[in-house]
Amino acid sequence: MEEILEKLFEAIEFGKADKNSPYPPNLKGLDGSKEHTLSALEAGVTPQRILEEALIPAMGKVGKKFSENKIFVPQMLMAAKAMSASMLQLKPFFASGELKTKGTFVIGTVKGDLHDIGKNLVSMIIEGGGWTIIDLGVDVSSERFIDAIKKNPGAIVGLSALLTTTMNSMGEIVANIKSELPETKILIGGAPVNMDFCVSIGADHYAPDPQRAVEYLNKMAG
Ligand code: B12
Repeated sequence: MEEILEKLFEAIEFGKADKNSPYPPNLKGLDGSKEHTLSALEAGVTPQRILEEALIPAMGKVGKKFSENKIFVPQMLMAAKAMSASMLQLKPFFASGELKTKGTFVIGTVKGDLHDIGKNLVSMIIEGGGWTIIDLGVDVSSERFIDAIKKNPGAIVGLSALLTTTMNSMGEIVANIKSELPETKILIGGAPVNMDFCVSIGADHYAPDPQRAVEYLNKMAG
């Protein structure tokens, strides 16, 4: 891998978003993922290579370290932030169609639930995995999910719930989506849910963390 991409990989893995970011302390004053991305683009590295050779594998490594309890939420959030800073520089290429995404992922925290840290992490990592994200936010009703799927035919849907009370709401949303748009694939996640619950409400898949969510989506994309 070229040095420039190696530096970008490292900035993302260790959560260095830009030069002014004080985190992590050992990289203080050095360029972050934003500057490395701009340098790579200036040096003529294609957005596709930046995504495939630096961003995606770096977030893959972060997701794996998180699954193995080698890093925790704060480091993962910083890495996600660094990835976002880089993605922001690549956004114009997504928009221009120069970079092909693998598909669209509509995500939201279900009605009655305001927890969004996990959802945001999942969104950012899936975005880094090469998907277009439509984030509906928190407290999202069936109607809003259905509306977003209709506007983005073929999108895969992700539902997040953190409360035992809102697990019911998740079940209702799955039933409503499936009754109106039965072909829709629904992925669920959040601390209180599991594969048994997923099967019981008729969702298509449960992923315990963003890494496993990306693996499922990539399988669905073929
Ligand atoms: C932070 C927090 C809050 C914050 C939320 C801030 C925010 N912007 O999100 C605030 C203070 C607002 C809050 C409020 C409440 N909270 Co709260 N909260 C938490 C806390 C401490 C952390 C949650 C979190 O962010 N974890 C970190 C993220 C990264 O983990 P995660 O969300 O699980 O996400 C991971 C996976 O689950 C998965 N994932 C998540 N979503 C999805 C979606 C998909 C599609 C996929 C594939 C994967 C996936 O990937 C993520 C990364 O691995 C938890 C306790 C805990 N340790 O979980 C309690 C907790 C969830 N809260 C709880 C409660 C009771 C409440 C309140 C009812 C408290 C009150 N009386 O007001 C309110 C409810 C408000 C509401 N209507 O939603 C209880 C829930 C109990 C239960 N089983 O129902 C918990 C478990 C605390 C406890 N032990 O009692 N809370």
